[in-house]
Amino acid sequence: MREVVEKKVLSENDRLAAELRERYREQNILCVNLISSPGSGKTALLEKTLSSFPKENCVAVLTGDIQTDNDARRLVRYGFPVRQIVTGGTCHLDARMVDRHLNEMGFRGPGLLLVENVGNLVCPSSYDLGEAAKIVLLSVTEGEDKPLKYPGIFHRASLMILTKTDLLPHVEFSPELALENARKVHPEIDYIALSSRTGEGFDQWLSWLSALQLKARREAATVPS
Ligand SMILES: Nc1nc2c(ncn2[C@@H]2O[C@H](COP(=O)(O)OP(=O)(O)O)[C@@H](O)[C@H]2O)c(=O)[nH]1
Ligand SMILES: [Mg+2]
Repeated sequence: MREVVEKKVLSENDRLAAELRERYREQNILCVNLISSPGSGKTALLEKTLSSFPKENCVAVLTGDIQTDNDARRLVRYGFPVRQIVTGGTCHLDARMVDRHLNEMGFRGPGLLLVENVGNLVCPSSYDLGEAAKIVLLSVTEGEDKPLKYPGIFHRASLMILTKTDLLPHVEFSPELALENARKVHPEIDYIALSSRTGEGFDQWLSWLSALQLKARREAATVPS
């Protein structure tokens, strides 16, 4: 019975996510969905990313949390529209939540929509938000085996970001082994190592985002509406 209900919820989510994807295509919005364990550095990555954007860029952020609006308060300081989605217990964002908050904030493309999912490596992986890419973050304090323990999200993510590289001298963690494990699960996954504290690796991250934006625009131009 539980399985039947879950399937129904997921197929309803897929329908709404397809509508969101179509809206993103029509309006030239690049949406990326950041997923990780709590504390891996999603908000810190977004803070440093927003601080690097010119104020006239069209960028919006949706940040999910089970309980607080702490992350939105951190992110709003950079001058771009930010909405906190408080899920009230639900361990992931879904397409309906994204749709409602996008409508309420009145965000229109062309532009970039950055989504910070609820901190969790399991639930968010099954919920399509119409994004162009899921991005999984793994920090150097979490252990190299996480891709093997949580293969679902590493399989679905286009990019794995290794975060907090400034801490590498202080922890026993092999970036090579973490990447090897991620590629066992998903051989084509892209990989960037960075530190939101020092800014190391940020050029690569921003280039990756720009390349994805270009690719999405090209694809949108070739799909008849
Ligand atoms: N040393 C270091 N700490 C970081 C870095 N990124 C995030 N943190 C810290 O890790 C903690 C959790 O970060 P946060 O961005 O809130 O993680 P989130 O729960 O994934 O959004 C905070 O105390 C951050 O200051 C980093 O690159 N280096
Ligand atoms: Mg956060």
